[in-house]
Amino acid sequence: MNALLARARRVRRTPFTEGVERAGVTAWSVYNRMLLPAVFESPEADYRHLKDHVQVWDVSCERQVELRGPDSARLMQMLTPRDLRGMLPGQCYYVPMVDETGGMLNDPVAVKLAEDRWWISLADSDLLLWVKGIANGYRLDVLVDEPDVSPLAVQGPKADELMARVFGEDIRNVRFFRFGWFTFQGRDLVIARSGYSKQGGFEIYVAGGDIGMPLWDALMEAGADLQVRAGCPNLIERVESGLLSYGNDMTRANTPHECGLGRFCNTQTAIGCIGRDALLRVAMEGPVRQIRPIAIGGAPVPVCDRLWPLMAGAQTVGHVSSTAWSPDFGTNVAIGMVRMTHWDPGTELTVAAPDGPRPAVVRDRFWNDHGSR
Ligand code: THG
Repeated sequence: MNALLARARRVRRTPFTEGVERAGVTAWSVYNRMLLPAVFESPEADYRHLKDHVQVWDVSCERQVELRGPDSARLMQMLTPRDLRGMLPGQCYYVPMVDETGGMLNDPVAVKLAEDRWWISLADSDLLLWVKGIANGYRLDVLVDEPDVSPLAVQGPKADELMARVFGEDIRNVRFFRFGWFTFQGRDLVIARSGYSKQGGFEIYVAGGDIGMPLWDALMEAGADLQVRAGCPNLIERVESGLLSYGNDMTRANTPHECGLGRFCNTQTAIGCIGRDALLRVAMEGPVRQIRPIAIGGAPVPVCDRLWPLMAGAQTVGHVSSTAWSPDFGTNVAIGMVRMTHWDPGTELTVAAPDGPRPAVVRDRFWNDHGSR
């Protein structure tokens, strides 16, 4: 099946859609009710180019929830079990967000602009509604809105060189998960060293859609000799890197601990977090299933658009949720959720792929462990 995506106003265009179309996008996804390019040349060709050169990604669909006002910090801490007390303006934190049962609602990047001004850079769920509900239900003194701010990611080994040409040499001094303010056509923009790959790079939070295409064109022009191209989050690189995708690898049915995001939780000290009591219980006992890297044998796997059961004999002991053939590692790579009894590295399982059973092995770590810091 490879039918067209019917276009309509409710599937929102971005400030960069014109550039993405001009660059020859061949597959779209929809994320936060907004267009997200998924493929340009082919997943394999896009992957090779990302790892060797530099790409400009329209990730506008990582919408911001903006909090403004005196209760902003209090509201932020209600949303996440990560302790935010030590977070300074200029920092970004990867923050699991949970409901009252400890179930994952989103796994955004929090951007602290000031004590009373934050952005929550969303994964694919309608978190704005939850945040507005909390703010109003608790009668907090805070404004909650979705501003006209669209992230444009510049990813790949030549990202520093390209960004220095457009924004100046100071961009090289921005540290991982920190941001600075840089000027483009008289507009001050937040630029962070971050992004949804492990190939290194930046995210430009483009405030004001009107400068979207001018900035897109400036990056393409400045990087012509660096072989800059339009790109997008790449499935193969993402799975090799163990970057989780909300809605695919985890849902509200999972706790952060099951997702391997326990290192981003400080449940003891995150006073005010709405899911704190529920998470204190799971943190005490430990999860009974958890995300694991899984290597799958055989020829390149088909696309994973449903859970594939992981079997130990006749017993289902988990599932895989994202899969890809890795050209660099010469194996199928996957993200799985595995029961405690079978999650040790080296455990041999069978995955029930749609085209038949295949051997699978639990690994101790994901494949890409370099690049972003
Ligand atoms: N950037 C921004 N917003 C986003 C994403 C992004 N929103 C949606 C989605 N991506 C959220 N999910 C993730 C998942 C992983 C990371 C960031 C956002 C990530 N993780 C690193 C890791 O796991 O190694 C580093 C985390 C850390 O050390 O703090 O970068 O990409 N703006």
